Amino acid sequence: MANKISRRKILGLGAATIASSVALLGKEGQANSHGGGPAQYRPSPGQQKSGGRPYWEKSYSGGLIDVKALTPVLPGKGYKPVVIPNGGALPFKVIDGVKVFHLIAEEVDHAFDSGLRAKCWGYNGRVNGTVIEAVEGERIRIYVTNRLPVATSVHWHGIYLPNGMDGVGGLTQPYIKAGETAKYEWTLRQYGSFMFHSHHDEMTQMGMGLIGMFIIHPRNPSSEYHVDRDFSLMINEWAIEAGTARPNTLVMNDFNILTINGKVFPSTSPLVCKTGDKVRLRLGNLGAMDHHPMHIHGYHFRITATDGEDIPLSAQWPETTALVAVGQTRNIEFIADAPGDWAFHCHMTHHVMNQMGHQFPNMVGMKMEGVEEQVRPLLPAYMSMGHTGMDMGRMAEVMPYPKNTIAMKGAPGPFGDYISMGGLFTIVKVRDRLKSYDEDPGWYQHPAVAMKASDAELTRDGIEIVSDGIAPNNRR
Ligand SMILES: [Cu+2]
Repeated sequence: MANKISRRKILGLGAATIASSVALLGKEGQANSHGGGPAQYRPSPGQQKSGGRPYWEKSYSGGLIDVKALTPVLPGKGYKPVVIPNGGALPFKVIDGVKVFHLIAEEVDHAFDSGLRAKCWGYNGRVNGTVIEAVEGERIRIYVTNRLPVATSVHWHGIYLPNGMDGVGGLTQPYIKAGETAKYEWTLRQYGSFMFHSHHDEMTQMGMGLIGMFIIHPRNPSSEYHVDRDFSLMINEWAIEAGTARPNTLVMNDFNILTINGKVFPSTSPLVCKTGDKVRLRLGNLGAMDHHPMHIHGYHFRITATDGEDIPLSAQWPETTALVAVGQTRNIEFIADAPGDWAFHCHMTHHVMNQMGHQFPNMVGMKMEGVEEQVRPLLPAYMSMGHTGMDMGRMAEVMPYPKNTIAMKGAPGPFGDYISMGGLFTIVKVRDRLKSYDEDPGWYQHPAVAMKASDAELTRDGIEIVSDGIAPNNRR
């Protein structure tokens, strides 16, 4: 048929032949009902198809709402539960073929770290770390009890559901008033990494901690779906001024506590893997204002799914940094084939700091000799800081912090020096041998480390060190 002539063939034909093929298309391709005129335009196959799927899908909302629910599936039987560092899955019961959950919104005295607690709002005794986990095709019923002093509602973010279950306070349902219990019920018609959060007085309630991950496993997983380690990580940001006991939800930009599942480094549990494991990190972000470029060391990963759907293999994006915007989830996957203690963190440098204010004059490069001695008679605890940067190790040891405050960043590392990151930071610990996935295997024993170079090495390689300026050998 004329419309099957390849591009190469057409390029090889003369103009007259092309004209006759177009005329032929006019007849055989039934594109032109008038017989002689130009053929009707048809979109190319490339525009119609994407990865074997129709470019426009049959449904963007899961199709029919009233579908027959499938049998509930138990963890470990039909799906492998996700790993929730510093958190846990919401328990459920199966009642007459329905998975029944009971979510309780309440005040939680939450420890971000051993040094910092705050009265936050959370679900079932946890802040950001309570995960709802279910399986595609299941009927779920979620009772939400409101033990807060104010009304709330819960929105199931990214999930196909009847409009009346969408949880937007005032729009799709009345508020769940203090002391009341509401009932949500629908059948899950998709799988993937999703979230849930308060959808009433969002700035306050989400800022106080009312957010969580909602993981739905596929009913018939493909062979690619299997991973050895499947981590659920919710990212959030908080404003908690030093010495205070509650998050300040009025802050718009100056967030000073950045958390994974409600914890700051070094309280973020490491992501423990065995060498060769296939690893999935499900990243969600329901912070107030900031998108987080989450970066891994030593590996690249593939972005395999969003909260929309799985990404076809041909379209998966190899990366070392995945931007997780507010309101998004990203699944990233890699094979952990390099043992070590690999940093995994937000690449915004202010997001790997713990509690600090930002209203300081810029002191970098200032000559501070003698200043401490002159100021200390007036302010005994005064310590000049900032002129060579933020040396957290020293500050943690020297500075008198107010009560209920954590060091701006850092934790002692394996070499006696501080790890100069806090906040949105955790460690992927990959080991050849592991006692248990649930135990921190300690620091990695490196076969080689970048240590101070010896004089012999410097001499051997012709590296000249002079006390100031550049040695002649080192000039270009
Ligand atoms: Cu960030």
